[in-house]
Amino acid sequence: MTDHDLVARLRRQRQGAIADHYLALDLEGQAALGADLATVDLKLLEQLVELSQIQATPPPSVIRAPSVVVKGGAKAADAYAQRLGEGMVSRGTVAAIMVAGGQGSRLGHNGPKGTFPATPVKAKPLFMVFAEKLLAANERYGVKIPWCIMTSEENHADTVAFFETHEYLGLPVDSVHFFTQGMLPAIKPNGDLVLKTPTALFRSPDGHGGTLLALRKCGLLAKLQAAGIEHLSYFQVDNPLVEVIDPVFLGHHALAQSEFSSKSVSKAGPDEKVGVFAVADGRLTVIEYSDLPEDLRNARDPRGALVYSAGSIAIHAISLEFVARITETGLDLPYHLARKKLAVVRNDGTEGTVDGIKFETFVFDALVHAEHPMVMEVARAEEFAPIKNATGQDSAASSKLLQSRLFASWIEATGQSVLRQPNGDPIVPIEIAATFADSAETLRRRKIARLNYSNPVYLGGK
Ligand code: UD2
Repeated sequence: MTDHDLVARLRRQRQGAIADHYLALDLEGQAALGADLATVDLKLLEQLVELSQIQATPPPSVIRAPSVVVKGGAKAADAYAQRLGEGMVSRGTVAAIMVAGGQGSRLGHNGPKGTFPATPVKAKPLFMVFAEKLLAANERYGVKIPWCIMTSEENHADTVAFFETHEYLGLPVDSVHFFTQGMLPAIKPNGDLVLKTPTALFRSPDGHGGTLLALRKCGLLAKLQAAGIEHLSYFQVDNPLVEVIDPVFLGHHALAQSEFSSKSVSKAGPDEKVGVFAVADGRLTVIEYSDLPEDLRNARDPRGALVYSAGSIAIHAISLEFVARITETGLDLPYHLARKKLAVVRNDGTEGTVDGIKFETFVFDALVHAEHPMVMEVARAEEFAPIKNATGQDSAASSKLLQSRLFASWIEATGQSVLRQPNGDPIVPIEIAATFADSAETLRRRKIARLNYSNPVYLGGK
């Protein structure tokens, strides 16, 4: 039956075009599209349309560079933090959380990004890299660290299927928890809703800011709290060098009584595509690269160094109590716009692309609500080698080289030399499984035999 109330509501929200399209459908089509439209939060839609009409967000009025703790900067403080962090993990108070809602489309990869082959010798998928790090941590600390994986509607089924086919990558099945982020409708520049099929709206994932609310909505937040979890170790699916469980970071996070801590690296240059940490209007915040005005992006101090040089590598330690507090009455994060060509069905039923606007929230926008937030600068070479692009910077090739370089430095730290090319890079790819050694120190304790560099070097059993 035609839902005339729905049509009236749509017209009141200036969504006349979609109302006309709905009325032109047969009853079966109306039932399908009507059910989809009924789930749209029309108040939020109005807010998003209004936002899309504003040309640019004004930059904060008072802004300065933040102070950062440097990992490795004070050995005694780090050692203390490490012991504290190790205690937190051993007591079972830390869970890992990974945002993996994106597809590998920028990489030309068909499937969830976590299934992308990432390592220099064995081409292990990203999911396996993180699983091995967790297996190593479980073994070291004698615990079963929960791993919460945020998927999106676009890749949930494929992600779960991957884990099932690969027997949860050796992890205890009950330690892996999938949950799905929300979706937001896309609009055209004039504010009209967009169709993906004649009877379904075009929606896209609500950004990694959706993580926090989705955690609560799916019940996982309560489950983690009941299990005694106090802190989340948060990372993105694209960085095989992430220290999934870093006791030094967790220890500093606890020492600072921080509710939301983040890792940074010194930006490679003004145009590197990472957000930067800044104190804006008195609160620590991340300003995304696309939102940082050019004068601030290029601002230099009297010694010539970039003022806004603390680049975010999207690794955070987040207190669970903070997540519970800020999601209690629904989480109000700002929406960011992405203007894109969308593959859609036009209202006349033909397929094509239109100029569209997608909306996203960012998890780091929650920072402004956090007490005592802390930023820790880490060595890029040790913790950051993201895979984002098909070629060039932040590609699989650049990441594999960075991984090989780090593993080469671990081998040298054992006292062995590594055969290198004239430019300093190892002559063959090198890979060390985290289950074999997850740091230079654990590799040293392994007492490995002398390596030969006639073939790629792999340390890790199978
Ligand atoms: C992100 C950060 C950037 C910097 C960089 C470091 C944003 C907006 N920017 O840039 O400041 O820290 O990473 O590598 O975050 N994701 C979801 N659901 C979504 C959207 C994204 O799970 O709806 C995941 C995605 O799977 C990936 C991560 O979030 O793991 C980053 O997303 P991105 O690739 O859009 O962000 P990027 O690389 O532009």
